[in-house]
Amino acid sequence: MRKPDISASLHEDLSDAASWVENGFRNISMHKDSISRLPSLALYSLEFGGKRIRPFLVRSACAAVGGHPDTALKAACAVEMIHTYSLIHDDLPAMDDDELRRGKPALHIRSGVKQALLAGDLLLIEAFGELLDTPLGPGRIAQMVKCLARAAGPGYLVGGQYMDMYHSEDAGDDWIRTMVLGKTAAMIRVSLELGALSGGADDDVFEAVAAEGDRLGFLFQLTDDILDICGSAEEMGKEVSKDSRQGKRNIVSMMGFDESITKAENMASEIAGRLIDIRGDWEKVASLALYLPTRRK
Ligand code: GRG
Repeated sequence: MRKPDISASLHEDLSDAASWVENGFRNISMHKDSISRLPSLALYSLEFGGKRIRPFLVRSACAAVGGHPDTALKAACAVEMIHTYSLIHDDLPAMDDDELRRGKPALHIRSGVKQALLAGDLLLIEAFGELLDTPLGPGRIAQMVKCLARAAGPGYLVGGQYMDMYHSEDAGDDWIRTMVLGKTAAMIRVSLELGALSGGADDDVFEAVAAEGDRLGFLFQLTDDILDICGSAEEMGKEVSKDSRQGKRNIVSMMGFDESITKAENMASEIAGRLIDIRGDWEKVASLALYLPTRRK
């Protein structure tokens, strides 16, 4: 097995992916035909401040299997739109009740709860409209829509959020794992899936990458839980110490802080090692895995 390096150019790649998807947002249909100011509310949350890790994954996976990244642009916009909708709804007082998001007032603080709800709805539905504009054949697009609907649906994103809102009394390791695979990992996994599909991956590569997507998503949430304890609100652009204050169980409270740090480092090198062995050039995605345990935001 080749040993991957943390690429010195990862930050440049992340910033290129951010500019790329933010340019893509300029051409989304939401700008046209609106009868209200809702699109401008959705754009407040969408356009600035996100790390754009999911678009980076879509783009890198497409390139990894030899595709032209622009084939994946609509998919990257779609994933980031659904991710942003989930953040807007998650911040609402009836959900996680956060006032700060991406370093600025959450949408419901700026514009009110009803507007934030509707802007989230708009992003969710428009995401599928964007994905349908992918410049590929109808069979491939149908496959991509199916993947995204599954990731955003009751078995994953929304189901995981439900679990997070209604913690079970006997929430053990399996419960936490299912919740994290839904709430967080599904959108990371689907980013790799859509990138791979838009680049023309075959079934074997697709399956291998999807499995690493689950692990990468779990690792992402593990590092988010670690930063909830030792990160700063300024760097994270959102409130920290929320889970502990609310007495919510998460990966770190289950595993303990020191073990969580070790687990994150081990997971990162295992994921990176397996990615490098998948057919194609997965170095960029492997670099992201290695970076996650060191991230501050
Ligand atoms: C259906 C009403 C309704 C709501 C659904 C699905 C959902 C609301 C919320 C998803 C829950 C959620 C916010 C999961 C956490 C995942 C996570 C760690 C998000 C932060 O991702 P980053 O750090 O954020 O990539 P940026 O701002 O950089 O994009």
